[in-house]
Amino acid sequence: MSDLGRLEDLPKQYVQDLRDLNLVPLWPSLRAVLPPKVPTRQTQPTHWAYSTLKPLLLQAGELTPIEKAERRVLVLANPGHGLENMKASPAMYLGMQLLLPNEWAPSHRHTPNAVRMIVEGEGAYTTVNGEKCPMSRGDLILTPTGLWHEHGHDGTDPVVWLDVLDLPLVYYMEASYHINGDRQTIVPGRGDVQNVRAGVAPTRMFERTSKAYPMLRYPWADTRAALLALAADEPGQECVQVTYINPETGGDAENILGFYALMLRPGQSLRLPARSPAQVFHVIEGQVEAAIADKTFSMVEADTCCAPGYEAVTLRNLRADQPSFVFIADESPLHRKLGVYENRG
Ligand code: GTQ
Repeated sequence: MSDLGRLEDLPKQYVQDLRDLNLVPLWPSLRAVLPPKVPTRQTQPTHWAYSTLKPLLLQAGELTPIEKAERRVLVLANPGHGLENMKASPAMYLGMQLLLPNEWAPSHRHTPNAVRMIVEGEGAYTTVNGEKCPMSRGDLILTPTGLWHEHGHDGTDPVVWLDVLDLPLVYYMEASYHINGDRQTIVPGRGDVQNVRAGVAPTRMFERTSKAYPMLRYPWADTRAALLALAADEPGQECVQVTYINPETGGDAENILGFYALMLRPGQSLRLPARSPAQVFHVIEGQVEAAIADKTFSMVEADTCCAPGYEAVTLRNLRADQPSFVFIADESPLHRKLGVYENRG
């Protein structure tokens, strides 16, 4: 393969003539945008320890009243993308949000899709299009594109959750904006109560419209029980993992990012194949070592890390006598929809 011509090889005046007409020669940049065999990835394996982050988040609670923040969040930014770009990966944004007792994060809706994984504290809730979703540790709450959401807190201790948004992608598409709204009126009907799995879903015969997102809250108690049941029923199965789905369609819970809960058996080491989408790992329970490219992170409860696409990841349960549980977010739905999804084994 011959080396391609460089920009410096061209007469300066020629390059300037092109520029004046908003033209650029391809060949000096061709290898950069189409590198051989493996994409260039800015996403660096990065670990955010909750123990180091939490005091700074609580400090934000003292420094900035909720009225001055709207959402009191420390963003988990990947240095490979430039911290100011607030990306964990090309399509994923991560934030740790703090809500103190009696605080109120007012209602808004926006084009990016969001989910929240509750890290710590009881008594807070998110209202999504009128449905009040209580927040308990390990619960997953969806706020899909366009749905109104606000956060309140009737408890006595700080509540912290992990926000996962497809904001970087939607922003890149020049499609990111928000609208502020009035405080929502709570309406009856809870998706997590109506959609009790067991292989059945509510029949929609008489309703004019069924909600696009029938399930907004995925209680951890149920997800954990599903994983334990799966592990017990399939003792030989290596990857004990469930996907958070839309119970009405059976498809992914949201359109762009995918969400999963993984159980590692006591002492288990699990190699996840090299696939094209970037991934985020968050320890719900236990202790997990994550080996990603040339980095190895030792993670405890509430820690979070990310991995670039096209890298195998090995997760090891550091507890020999108990399972560990990991929440995973990835860019698979996006890659599949775009037709660029790959599993390289
Ligand atoms: O809770 O609505 O981390 O709108 C970033 C943007 C959280 C939220 C974030 C948001 C929210």
